[in-house]
Amino acid sequence: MHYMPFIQTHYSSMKINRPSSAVRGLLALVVCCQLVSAASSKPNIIWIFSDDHSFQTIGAYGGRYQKLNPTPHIDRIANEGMRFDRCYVTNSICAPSRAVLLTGKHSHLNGKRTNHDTFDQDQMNFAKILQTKGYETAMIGKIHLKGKMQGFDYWDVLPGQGKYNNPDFISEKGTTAHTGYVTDVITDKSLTWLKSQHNKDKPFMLMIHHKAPHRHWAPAKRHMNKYEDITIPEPPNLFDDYQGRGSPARTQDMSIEKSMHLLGDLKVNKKGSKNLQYAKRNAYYQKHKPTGKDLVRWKYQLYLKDYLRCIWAVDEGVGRILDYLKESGLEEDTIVMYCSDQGFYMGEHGWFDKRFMYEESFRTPLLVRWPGKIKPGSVNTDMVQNIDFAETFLDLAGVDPPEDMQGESIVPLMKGKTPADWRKSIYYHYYAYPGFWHSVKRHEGVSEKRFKLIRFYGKDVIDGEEWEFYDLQKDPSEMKSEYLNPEYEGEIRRLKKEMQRLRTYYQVPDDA
Ligand SMILES: [Ca+2]
Repeated sequence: MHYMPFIQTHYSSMKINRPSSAVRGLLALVVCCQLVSAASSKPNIIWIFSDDHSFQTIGAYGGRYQKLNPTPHIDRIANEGMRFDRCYVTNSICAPSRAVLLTGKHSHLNGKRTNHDTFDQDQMNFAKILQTKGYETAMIGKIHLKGKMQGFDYWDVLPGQGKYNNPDFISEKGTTAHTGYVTDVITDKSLTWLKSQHNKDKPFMLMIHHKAPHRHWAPAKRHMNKYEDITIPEPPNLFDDYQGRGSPARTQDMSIEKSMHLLGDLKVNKKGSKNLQYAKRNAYYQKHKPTGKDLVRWKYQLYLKDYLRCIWAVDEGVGRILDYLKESGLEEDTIVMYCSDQGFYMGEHGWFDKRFMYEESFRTPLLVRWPGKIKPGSVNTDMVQNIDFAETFLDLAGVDPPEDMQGESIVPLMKGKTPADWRKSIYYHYYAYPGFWHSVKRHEGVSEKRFKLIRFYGKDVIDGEEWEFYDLQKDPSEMKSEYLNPEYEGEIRRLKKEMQRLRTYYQVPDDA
């Protein structure tokens, strides 16, 4: 508010007790213009957040699906901005990840360790702070946290997981039914808010949260036959035998072979289905009755195709948002970020789903475009984590974060100026066992760029505790734990100490 001293000094220098109405009018205009200018100097933020979107299926990240060109619009954010190659989550599962996003705190402090824990909406979140600093805030789509949203001037969210077709939405006004495909409805609502609902005198934070491509992978009708005549490349470890690791990898319930359902997930056996794609699957299955590896390969193809088809609508939605920013002249003043709530297995280790601290689910995509501030086409390889997002949003808005948020702003990284003391290690903790889904044992761990140490513990873990250690440089697919290899004894001892340091730093309770 630097204009106030200026005005007071100006009065005293003029030696008048009460300015004339003309002067008062002029001063009001000056103040008003400065307020608008102060507001407009703060950037808008659009945060696009999909659910379970793996970095492997984003074109900008390269990899085996790149030739399929799965995400031309999402790639625009990377091409015109920055790709983060080491963005990780604290706890690889939907609702806990969203709680971290809002609070900037690990699960043990924000209280949302598993999908079934209650999230206290009354606690501090970054959006509440942005509101007090002149930002208009909006949340549209999937949040997967019960209770009224707080900190958002406008919120219109899916109940729970939401539905792919004709979804309900919950807002301040109650529940409303919608017709159409969920990804399109979320994009439409976001564009409507941008075009006609928000207060154009304020900078804004718009969070566009897609349901897709979450299980059960129901694509939009217009994408149903995409990739039809293509064979999707398989990961080299689709038929992992799990011999290189401890019992948790062997005893999970998230394999394409055993846990992916022909009917519920892949819509096979939908007799009389009006959907030609599903009817075709059923006809193939009835005729060939694939078994063993043939069945896994066939399921993998159906899974990947449905997943990529779901991504296609998300990507189109991103394209529509980016096009609108350009048309409306908002592009220069608006930061666009694309991210997912965690990574996902695209058949690596024979799996789908997430949860494990192995790279595919531990890592998540992060792309950021900020015209004039981020160098187009740049890549960052520093270790960032989803606890950083809340503080990053606040930093972008020029606001100091509260003391108890646990991340770091990544704004300096966006500007190509990583602080010398930037973190070299990341702490992870997954809690959802025993649970309803997928049977992944509780574990915590520490990861650096090269080495990763994981401690599985608790119920159904052999002797109550099993350790794994990976050299990501030699074994990027994490096929063999080197925990018992004497060559790594020193590194393992060092990482155990580092994990203890991080537990203390992040205030992890001893019994968690
Ligand atoms: Ca998720």
